[in-house]
Amino acid sequence: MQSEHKLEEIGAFKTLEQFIIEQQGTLDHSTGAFSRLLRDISVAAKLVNWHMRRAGIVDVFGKTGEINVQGEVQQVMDLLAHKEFVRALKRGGECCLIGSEEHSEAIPIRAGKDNKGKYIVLLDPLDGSSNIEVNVSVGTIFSIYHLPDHMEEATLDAALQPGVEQIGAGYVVYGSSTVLVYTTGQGVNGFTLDPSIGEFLLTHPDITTPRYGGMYSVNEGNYQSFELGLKKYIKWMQQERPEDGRPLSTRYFGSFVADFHRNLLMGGLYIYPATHKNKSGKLRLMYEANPLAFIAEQAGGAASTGTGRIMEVIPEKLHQRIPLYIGSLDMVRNAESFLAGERGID
Ligand code: AHM
Ligand code: MG
Repeated sequence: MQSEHKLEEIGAFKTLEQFIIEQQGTLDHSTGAFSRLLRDISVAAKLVNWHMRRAGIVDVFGKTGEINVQGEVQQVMDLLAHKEFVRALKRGGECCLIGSEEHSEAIPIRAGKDNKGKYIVLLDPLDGSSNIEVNVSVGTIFSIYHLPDHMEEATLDAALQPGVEQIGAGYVVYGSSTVLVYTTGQGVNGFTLDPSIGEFLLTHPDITTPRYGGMYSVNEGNYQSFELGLKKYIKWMQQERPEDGRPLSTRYFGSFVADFHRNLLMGGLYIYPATHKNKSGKLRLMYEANPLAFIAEQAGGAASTGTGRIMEVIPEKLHQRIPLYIGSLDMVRNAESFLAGERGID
């Protein structure tokens, strides 16, 4: 009786697959191939989730002993997640080129007679992975482009497109539940993985982000190396002005997807600026900033380098870093005004 009731409850939700098929007809580039690509990504996400849920029981914690292309210590789960996504995308046959945070070069997928893949997928297979051992949420971020018509072969140049050319982007947050959020440029939708049936269910339809939020997320340990405008903006947010909601609260997991997801739903601003240590910022343009910028904009928010729109930056290299201000629209605009010296502390 109880299980019947449970199945009825589940049946009230649309599955990701049903949703993708419904949306398929509304995309001008739709042939079914894009839907299949999204399905491949969601299958990889389920596999990564499966590994993650067993972390601590089976031996997937810890470091591989390798330093990745970013000069960062590679975790076992980083590599596992990278392999799951590459395998799913290769097997699916819709993707012609993969760029991954865990691989120095772009990975071409050989065009065989059965592989006519025309999509480029750039991804951070496991963002925030240094948090896994302490059970803080981590995530996957992905960005999708078309192989440009004039290009026969998928080379790195094909991947170096500005964010405005994205045809899809999304993330998966492996948290208290596993949630997949994506956009194809027609709004943002979120799906929660129901582990009992192994399906992502539409739980967050048509996500919009508040224009202003009560939280900001930044590693304030780096405060001494922030530029003056940012220091002033932080002090402004900390001022006691109950009439306009100040002081704001700080929330910083040190796990971009988790911080972004919270701010998207509740309103807030995530900042990773240039610092003395990371002179161009820490986050990567192609598979961290651009995809989440696409989602932020589609939800009514914004993403900026501090001086311009993230998605208009012309990329020079796959692993390029960029300063990032992303989240609620008014908060991103406030940050830009402080950085431009147009505003100060009142
Ligand atoms: P990663 O892609 O190697 O995991 O690094 C990116 C992470 C983000 O998830 C997070 O917001 C940031 O690095 C935290 O950096 P810091 O510890 O410097 O605050
Ligand atoms: Mg990352």
